[in-house]
Amino acid sequence: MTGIAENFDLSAYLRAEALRVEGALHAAVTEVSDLVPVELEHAIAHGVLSEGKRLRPVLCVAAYGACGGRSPRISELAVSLELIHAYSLMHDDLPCMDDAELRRGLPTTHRVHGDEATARAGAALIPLAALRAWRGARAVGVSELTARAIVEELCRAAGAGGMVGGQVLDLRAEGSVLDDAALDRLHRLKTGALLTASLRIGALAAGAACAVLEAFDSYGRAVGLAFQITDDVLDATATATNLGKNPSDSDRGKTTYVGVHGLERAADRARKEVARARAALHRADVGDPALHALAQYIVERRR
Ligand code: GRG
Repeated sequence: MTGIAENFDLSAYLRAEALRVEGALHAAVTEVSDLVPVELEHAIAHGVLSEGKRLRPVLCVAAYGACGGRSPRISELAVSLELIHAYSLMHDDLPCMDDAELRRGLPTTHRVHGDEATARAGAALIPLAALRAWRGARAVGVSELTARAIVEELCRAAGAGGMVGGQVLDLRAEGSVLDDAALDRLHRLKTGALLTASLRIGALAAGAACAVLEAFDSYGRAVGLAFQITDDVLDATATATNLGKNPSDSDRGKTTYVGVHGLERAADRARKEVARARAALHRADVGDPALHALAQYIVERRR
C-alpha cells in the first residue's frame, strides 16, 4: 500500500475495533433478548452475533477518530449500523428474496430458526438500531440536536431512499439487463448508503465540519461501489466455502459488474473507486491511516 497507510497495521486495528464492537453488540442483543420470546432471541443472536467483518461499525469508529472524537463509548453508537446490516442480511436471505442457505459460514438464520422467526427477529432489530443510535450518540456526549441528526442519518440510509430502495431496485431487476448507470444507482442505494452513513455518523458524533462530511460522502460512494464490484469479482472467482455465503447474484439472473465488463475491467474499476475514495480524504486533509487502509482493504479482502 502506498502513502499514508503504508505502515499501518490494519489487521491489528480491525481485530481491536471489531472486538470492542462485539462487546457492544452482545449488550444490544441481551437487551432485546429479555423482551422477546425465546425463538426470536435465538434467531436474533444467530443473525447478529455470527462472524461478520463488522465493516460498518469499524468505519464509523474510524471516521469518529479521524475527526478528533475520543470517547471510548463510540462503539455503543457504531453498533446501530451493524444491527441494521444484520437485519438486512437476515431478510435478504429469506426465500421471498435471495433464498440463500449459507451466510458467514453458517446456515442462514431462516434455515435454522424458520422463516417467520427470522422475519420477526429482523423487524425487531430495526427499532433497536434506532434506539441504540440515540442512546449511543448521547453516551459519547453529543447534544440532543446532533443525536437527532444521527438517528435521522441512520433511518434515511436504511430506508426507501437508501438500502430498502436499493433492494427494491435489485429485486425488480432480476432477469433484466441493467446499464452502467442503473447498476451504479442500485448499488449506491443498496450497499453504499449504509456505508456512507457509517462514516457520516462517526463524523457527526465528533462534530466534524461540513467539508469533512462532504469528503465522507464521496469516500462512501466510492467505497460502496468498490465493495460491490469486489463482491462480484469474489462471486466469480471464489467458492461458497471460502466466501462463507452463496455466490448467487449472476445465478439469479442479476446484472453484475463482472458479467458486463469481465473480471479485469471490473477489478480495475474497483481499484479506481478506491483511489477516488482516498483522493476525497486527501482533498479534505483527512490523513487518518485507518480510513485510507480500510478503503484499500475493501478491494483486497477475500470474503
Ligand atoms: C423490504 C425490499 C425490502 C428490503 C428489506 C433485505 C433488505 C431490506 C435489504 C438488503 C440489503 C442488502 C442485503 C445489501 C447487501 C449488503 C452487502 C454487500 C452485504 C455483505 O456485507 P459484508 O460483506 O457482510 O460486510 P458481513 O457478513 O461481513 O457483515
